[in-house]
Amino acid sequence: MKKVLTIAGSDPIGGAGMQADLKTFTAHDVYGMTAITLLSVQNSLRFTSKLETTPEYLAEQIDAIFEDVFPDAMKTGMLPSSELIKVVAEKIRQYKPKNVVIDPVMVAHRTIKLIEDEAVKTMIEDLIPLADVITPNLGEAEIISGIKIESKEDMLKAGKLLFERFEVPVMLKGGITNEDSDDLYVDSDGFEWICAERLDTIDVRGTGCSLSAAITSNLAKGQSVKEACVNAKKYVYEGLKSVVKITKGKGPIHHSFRLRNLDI
Ligand code: PXL
Repeated sequence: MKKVLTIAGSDPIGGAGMQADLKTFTAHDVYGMTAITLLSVQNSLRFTSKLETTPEYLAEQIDAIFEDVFPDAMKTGMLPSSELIKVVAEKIRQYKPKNVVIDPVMVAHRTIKLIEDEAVKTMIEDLIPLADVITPNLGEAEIISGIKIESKEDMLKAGKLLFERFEVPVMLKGGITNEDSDDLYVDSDGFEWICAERLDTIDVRGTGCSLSAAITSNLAKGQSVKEACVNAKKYVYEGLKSVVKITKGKGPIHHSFRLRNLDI
């Protein structure tokens, strides 16, 4: 069985963060592990507070994992401070895991800031260069590239610039138009739109986390980076199509839709 790790924050209602990652791992039949960066108090209606892990405690969690179960792939999620990002970068350099997916969590819904300004700088300088693939959303791609994204042409400009700057494959999460939710994939072979229709649902909580967790699972299983991204997009699309209303506000995707009809 392939083993995968997420270094991420906790979402108590289980729709985003490490909970979404673990559900996605299980849905891909890989063995999931977690190093927790922060506990949040939030639900689908409010985000109240967060309690960060100390850098030492994050390092100890990562050491405990690598000492015992070396992951076949790993991903990062919310890394709220520069200090925590530095720990993750240092541990990646120390253990040299394969298949590192960096989800550069910085902003939600284009504008809601999730991490400190200093952390953005450290993410760009220290962590992104260690990735095997990065999965920015539109807001994050704008911050990292400095390009305002208002169209698919802008997406292409930003995606290409990110690849040229870091020489790391880029899965730029899209949804810039009202008609589609096309993502852009860029690597050394060029670019490709990974297309899907836009679904009429508000239940998109944790889609970014779930996408990067699915990519991580697929890489652990030996898929190429591009294949991993294409299949991850299909997983999130099916999860969105299968949504069961759980929360009062924006809810999560149905992570385990593949198990629905199994008599277990
Ligand atoms: O989707 C970004 C994200 C990641 N991790 C945690 C979150 C969120 C967004 O709310 O709560 C823990």
